[in-house]
Amino acid sequence: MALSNREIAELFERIGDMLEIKGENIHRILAYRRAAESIREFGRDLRVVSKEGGLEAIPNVGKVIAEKIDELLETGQLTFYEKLAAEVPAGVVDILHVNGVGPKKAKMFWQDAGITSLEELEAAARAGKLNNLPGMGEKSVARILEGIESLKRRSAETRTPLGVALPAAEAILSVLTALPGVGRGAIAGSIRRGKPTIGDVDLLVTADDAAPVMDVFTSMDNVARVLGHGPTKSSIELLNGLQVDLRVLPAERWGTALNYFSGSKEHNVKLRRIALDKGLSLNEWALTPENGDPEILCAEEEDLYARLGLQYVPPEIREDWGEIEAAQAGKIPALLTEADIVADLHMHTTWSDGRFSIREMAEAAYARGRKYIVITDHSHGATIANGLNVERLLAQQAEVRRVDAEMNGKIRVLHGTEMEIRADGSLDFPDEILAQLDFVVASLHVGLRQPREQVTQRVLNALRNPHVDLIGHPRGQLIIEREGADLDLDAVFATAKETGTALEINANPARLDLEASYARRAAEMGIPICIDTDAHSIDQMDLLRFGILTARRAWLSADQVVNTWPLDKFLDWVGNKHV
Ligand code: DGT
Ligand code: CA
Ligand code: CA
Ligand code: ZN
Repeated sequence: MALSNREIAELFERIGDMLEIKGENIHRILAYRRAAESIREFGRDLRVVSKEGGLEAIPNVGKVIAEKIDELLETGQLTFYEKLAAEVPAGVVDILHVNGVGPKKAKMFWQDAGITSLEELEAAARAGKLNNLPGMGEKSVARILEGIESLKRRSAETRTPLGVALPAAEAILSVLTALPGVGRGAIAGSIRRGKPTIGDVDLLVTADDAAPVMDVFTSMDNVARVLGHGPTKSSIELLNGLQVDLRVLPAERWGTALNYFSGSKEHNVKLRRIALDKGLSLNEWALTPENGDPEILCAEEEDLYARLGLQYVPPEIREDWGEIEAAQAGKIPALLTEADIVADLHMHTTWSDGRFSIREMAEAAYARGRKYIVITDHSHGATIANGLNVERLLAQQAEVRRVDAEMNGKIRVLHGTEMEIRADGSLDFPDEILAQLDFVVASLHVGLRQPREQVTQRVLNALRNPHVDLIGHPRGQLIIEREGADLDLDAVFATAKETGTALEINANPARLDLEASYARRAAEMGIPICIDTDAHSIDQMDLLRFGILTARRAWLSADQVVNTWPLDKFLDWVGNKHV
């Protein structure tokens, strides 16, 4: 079978890793990595594009890479890769993916200690055989063991970030709902529930005749292979590796089907039990009375919950985390919606690593209906992000004040910082400087793998500073790529509560930090939650929706979220910390 875009991208990614281990020229390494990234995001089948002779029109694909793609598609093999694979053992490339192991170390383990697999690395670390290698101490060995554990957990299943799956699902759904004969359409499954990672995409549409819908679905340009093609259900694998299930059903069964395929499985199990208690059997098609009476159809999910004597449960909280019991008691809260949001309290400009000016960000936020924003560029400890020193911070303040005046009350533009919590626990700006800012975000970007005690102390120290208003992306997790710091969240929440400091739900789908379960606990303790885009560009302001989904999963209502407060209330709160 010919290779899919994703498989080709993965191969180029691997070539980049192998070249890096060999110590090749960085430009050559990057050429393969960039090509891999472009191919992964490219929406058309390389097999088709190759036949058309159009490979070189793909971004980051030049003559050399195009020839390799052609060879791969024609022969299923790549001589260049085979040669590299003969030099660099496959297991050494795997070792490169352990947190804390770079190409130099991977090469050293291989050439100085003969380690060519993750298993050998783990065994050597446990037997104390790594300690004697140059630059390796007890601490770095412990870090490697943690890295191996984390890698094992992460590679146990392949899941796709919500930020990738949701737009892909929407694009397909809009194709399907535009077809003649198609009525309603929805994204169901874990995407509808707003889970940070997605196993596969579940789509539902209504149509009287399913066949033409299935035909379009299975023959879209971005289909790598068809996994199933039936009268009510079809499944495909996209070129980027994502699996998509589509079900087509009659409109009068919409409510039960949407509910069933939205899950979670645990929520559904409980619903079925409640139905049974009422003498009804529930499946995706209908509620069927056990006494032989005709089936009861639910065209809307609301009908189904009402039939079961339950308050309607929004999809984001259907996880069997107490929502059934709450619905029975009529105690499902009114969850926050995007319309409640009036502010964005964390964003970057060209002063640090953002791509747009203060004025441009202000205009873009105004266009999105925000009433106030805070400009929070990085502080100087974030050297790679071109962080601001005191002098530049104060110069920036003058510009923020000017833009605020220029916006003439349409939107208020406030001045803050995203200040580094340094590895030693100290903060990047002295109190007298922080006192001049409207709002202070403090974040961990370095030393995330420090021992629990140490990394927790750093956050507690930041929380206790009278000027720090918010801890940005508290755990420092990256969805799929990196687990959060080993924080003692009980201590963090207790201190946030005591000091009146807010905690963030960072809306960027690469972070979604705090995650819902933590955010829920924090909010229940009375800790204010901020939902911020952390936008580094204008289009990233639209990532807010992912933060909203996460907040809804956390059962948050509008009053618990700082970004819904009118400016006066916000300024009162900021001014009153620690009184
Ligand atoms: P995922 O894809 O792993 O991120 O998670 P889901 O929740 O999208 O799970 P998926 O795609 O396997 O199934 C979609 C929904 O269909 C699921 O949330 C509930 C329903 N469902 C699937 N299989 C079963 C099952 O065996 N029993 C029950 N009760 N529901 C199921
Ligand atoms: Ca799914
Ligand atoms: Ca599925
Ligand atoms: Zn930031």
